[in-house]
Amino acid sequence: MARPLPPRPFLYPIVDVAALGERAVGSVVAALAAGGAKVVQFRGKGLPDRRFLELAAEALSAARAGGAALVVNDRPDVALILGADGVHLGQDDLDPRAVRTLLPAGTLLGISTHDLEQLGRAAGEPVDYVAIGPVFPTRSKAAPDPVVGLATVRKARAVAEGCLVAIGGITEENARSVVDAGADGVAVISAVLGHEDLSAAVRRLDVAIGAGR
Ligand code: TZP
Ligand code: MG
Repeated sequence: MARPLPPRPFLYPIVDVAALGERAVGSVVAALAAGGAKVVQFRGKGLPDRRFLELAAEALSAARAGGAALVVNDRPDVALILGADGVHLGQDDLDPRAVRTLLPAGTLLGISTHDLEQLGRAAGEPVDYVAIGPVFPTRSKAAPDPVVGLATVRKARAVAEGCLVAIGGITEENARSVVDAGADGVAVISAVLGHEDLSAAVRRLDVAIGAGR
């Protein structure tokens, strides 16, 4: 049975293969889970399919061992093959309504949006969360959409009845402002993977957002 999303506010670390350096994906996911991450996304842009599957499988077994949910970015097929806990789709990926028909009941489905029009549309789809961003400037995404800022997160909160995830340039310093603007989930790449001690980075971000209180 797939794992549900954690209660708000929650940290949502993204394990981007491009940001791993010399670190193995399984050890990274294990360290994030050990730090308290309850949901982790696997992101592997540009990998050959077989390599994507192999690394996503490593991420999933580490997540399982650590008690975290594993969401696969871009690839519903890989999530299905592995029995992962969720799928994350972008605006140019498969339609969430179509993907939902494939997924076992209880599988998490999330979608990225980059403005309020996309967010309004996504909020009407059969998804478990809608992400908005980049909230702040980011260096972790190739050709990012324009920065939306905290004001858009506030407006998004008013539009999205379900779970709202904020992403893009979120750090220990600004994470609280994103939750105060109404985000339920805080998705980060560099704020965790940019540190050597991944578990400590997760714990600091959890404190910053007020998770578990
Ligand atoms: N989508 C919007 S911004 C972003 C993605 C995948 C990158 C987030 O990375 P960081 O390092 O937390 O800014
Ligand atoms: Mg995508």
